[in-house]
Amino acid sequence: MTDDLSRLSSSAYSQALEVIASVEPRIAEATRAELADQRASLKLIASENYASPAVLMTMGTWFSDKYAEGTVGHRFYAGCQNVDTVESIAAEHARELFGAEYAYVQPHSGIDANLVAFWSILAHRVEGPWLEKAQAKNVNELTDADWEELRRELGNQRLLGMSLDAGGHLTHGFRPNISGKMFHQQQYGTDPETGLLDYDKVAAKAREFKPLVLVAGYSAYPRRVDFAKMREIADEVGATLMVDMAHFAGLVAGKVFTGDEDPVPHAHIVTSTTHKSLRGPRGGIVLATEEYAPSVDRGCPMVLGGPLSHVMAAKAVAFAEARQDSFRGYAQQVADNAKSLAEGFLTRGTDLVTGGTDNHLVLVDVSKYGLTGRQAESALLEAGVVTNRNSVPADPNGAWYTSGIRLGTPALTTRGFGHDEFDTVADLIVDVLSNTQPGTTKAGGQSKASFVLADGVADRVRARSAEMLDKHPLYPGLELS
Ligand code: DSN
Repeated sequence: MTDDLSRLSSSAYSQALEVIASVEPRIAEATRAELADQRASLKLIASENYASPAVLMTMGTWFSDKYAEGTVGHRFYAGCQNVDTVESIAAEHARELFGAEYAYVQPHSGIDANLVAFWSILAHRVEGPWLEKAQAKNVNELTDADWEELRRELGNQRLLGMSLDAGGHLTHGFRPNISGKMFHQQQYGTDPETGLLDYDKVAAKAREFKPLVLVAGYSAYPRRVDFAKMREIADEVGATLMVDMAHFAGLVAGKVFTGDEDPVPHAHIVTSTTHKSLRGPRGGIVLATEEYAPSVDRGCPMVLGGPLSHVMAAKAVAFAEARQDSFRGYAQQVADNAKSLAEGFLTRGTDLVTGGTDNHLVLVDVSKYGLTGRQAESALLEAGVVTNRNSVPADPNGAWYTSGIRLGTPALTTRGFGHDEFDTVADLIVDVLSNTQPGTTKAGGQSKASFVLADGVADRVRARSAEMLDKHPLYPGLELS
């Protein structure tokens, strides 16, 4: 930020907090505390980032007060002319940024975006041919008996996605999730030796299972995916390829992932969040080919509640930022920093799932330290290092305690961290892990949750972190009065 912008945003935020405090001072206080906490901790959660003041401020306006169900020019409410402007600009930026045929910017989150995608695929691939068979123009012309048959058809479809413990997301067909209930599901994993995707095995599973939807993408897989190969597999079995790029959208926007690693030219539908590596407001988007656009467009009100117009406006601002050349430099640095972090761990003898990374995240297997992921996460938090525990493939500790911690570089890269800082981050984490012991349960056994961090370690780590954080301030120049 320039000095002028820092001065302006300092004064705008200070005044906004005064207005908030006049109604509920505790919320103003919590807001100040959140900034202080974010400034003082090493944020390594792979799905978080720091949005710019321009993005944040765009969310705090009267667009929040407007209902706008429907789409641009086709709303269920009057008076949506300004929302139309905002949504059109956001969609245009998204199309240009990703080279997509069509962009839908209304989803409120990544899960919502995935629900819209599932619904669109079902509507397009099942409802369409089925209506033809029933010689009906649309579902309104169906009889009750037709409806029953259509419901059976819709409820009888198959989805193949990456399993949670291999790095997939809950919405990729995990049984307890709605995606695992609305579809017959099967999951593909990774090679037990290397931890890498085995495309031949995915293809074999797809041939056998014949899914309607093949889902690619991940939340905790530290490697790139060949989407051209995934499309070949989908085409061979007549599936729709849906890619969830929520985690790596910033690397796609920043042209770090190009060619076969860019999902947009290969998938029928691509979903994403906007707040992770893409560094926008919290929200989701769906990108689609023209073929799927009409069904995606009916996402609201068929699947989603009314669009959050203030957030669509902030998405437009974030996409405009991501179209600047500087964002490409940022995205490349995110990937370079992840490599530095991985090397930092490997040279210190720490185990990484797949032995490294080539995206924005590193998955550390903490078993060697005699800890669960939960203990590692809590001990690190005590030392001011914010991470999240995560399953590793075939995790013996399950999805609650886990055996891993997932670390990402997008947030600290936004603060300006580079190779040396990430090497130090690895050193600090190893310092905490190697000085933490599991606690004991009430019955005297070894706990999977409690832990004992050796005296002095948290202070030592906090002091070394503070040196780096002070050199790379969050929102430099932003001072609250
Ligand atoms: N919460 C997201 C993440 O942390 O990856 C997934 O839903």
